[in-house]
Amino acid sequence: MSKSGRVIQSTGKWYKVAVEGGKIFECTIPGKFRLEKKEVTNPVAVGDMVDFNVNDDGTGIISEIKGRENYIPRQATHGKRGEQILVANVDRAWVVQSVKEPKLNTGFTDRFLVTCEAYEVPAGLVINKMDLANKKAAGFIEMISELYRSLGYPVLNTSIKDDDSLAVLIKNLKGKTSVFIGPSGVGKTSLLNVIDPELNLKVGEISSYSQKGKHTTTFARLVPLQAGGYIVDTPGIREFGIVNIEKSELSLFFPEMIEPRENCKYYNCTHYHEPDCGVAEAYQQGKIDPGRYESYLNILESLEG
Ligand SMILES: Nc1nc2c(ncn2[C@@H]2O[C@H](COP(=O)(O)OP(=O)(O)O)[C@@H](O)[C@H]2O)c(=O)[nH]1
Ligand SMILES: [Mg+2]
Ligand SMILES: [Zn+2]
Repeated sequence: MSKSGRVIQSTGKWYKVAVEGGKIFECTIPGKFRLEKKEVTNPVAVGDMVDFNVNDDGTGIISEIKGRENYIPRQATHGKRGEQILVANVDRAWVVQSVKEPKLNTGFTDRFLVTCEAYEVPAGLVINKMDLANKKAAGFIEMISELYRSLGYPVLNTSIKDDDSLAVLIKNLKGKTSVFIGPSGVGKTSLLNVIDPELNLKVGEISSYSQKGKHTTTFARLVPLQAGGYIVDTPGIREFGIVNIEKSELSLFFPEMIEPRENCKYYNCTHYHEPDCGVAEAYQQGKIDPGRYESYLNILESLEG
């Protein structure tokens, strides 16, 4: 008997595959998969859509992996594309920030957005702890929210104390596969717990990243939401750093630079010191936000070569 489903968890040998209706099958993969797909260490990734055959004992053997919409790499900082897949088929990555404690970090936000763009993972921004915003902070958050919306990213302003804002969040997660990324303390776990108390995640938990250097396994897991859809739960997500992008490619991942870069004199312009630069011109005309341009320059400087 052949079935179709989605890999929601993996231990390396066994893959949990959820089929429509929620039933879960424990599946293995045939050895030949590993040989054929040498370029990846995990031929089947969490998030993959697969076909499998059911054995007499109720376990399954995966027979086919469907093409991936996108994927988030593991340890993107040093890895090249296609090496290790943390999770596949993500509908949206939400960069979570907070108004205060810790305060909103646009540099961090822009780094994550660039990585999402590079991997074709649709991104959005959640600004949490809105209840902590005084009048001045609220004005600033409003400005930031408008900036990112104008770049095409959905922006949600949330507080665990504001049910209306949580309803909007749920609406955005419903039926989708979403991942929350962001610095610790911004409220990622708290948000997930209030929208789905059954998740029962630990707030303020120091996760296993502190074990850096040790060889810790960082398999992702898809956690089903009551509202439908999945949240990606993974300790490795913080490694979702900047990919190995060519300096001259970086501006492709800043939506507001895509058009202006067409006007650069040099095909490999980095929009930093070159003459006749379309991006620099757009910046001088006020068409590119100074903070975003600063982020661009910071990321540019951090790239090798
Ligand atoms: N005032 C306020 N505090 C929040 C909010 N969301 C989370 N917190 C608090 O922020 C702290 C860190 O939350 P946590 O969910 O562990 O953050 P994470 O590291 O991003 O998962 C906890 O003390 C939460 O109670 C919010 O919307 N408003
Ligand atoms: Mg947490
Ligand atoms: Zn240029």
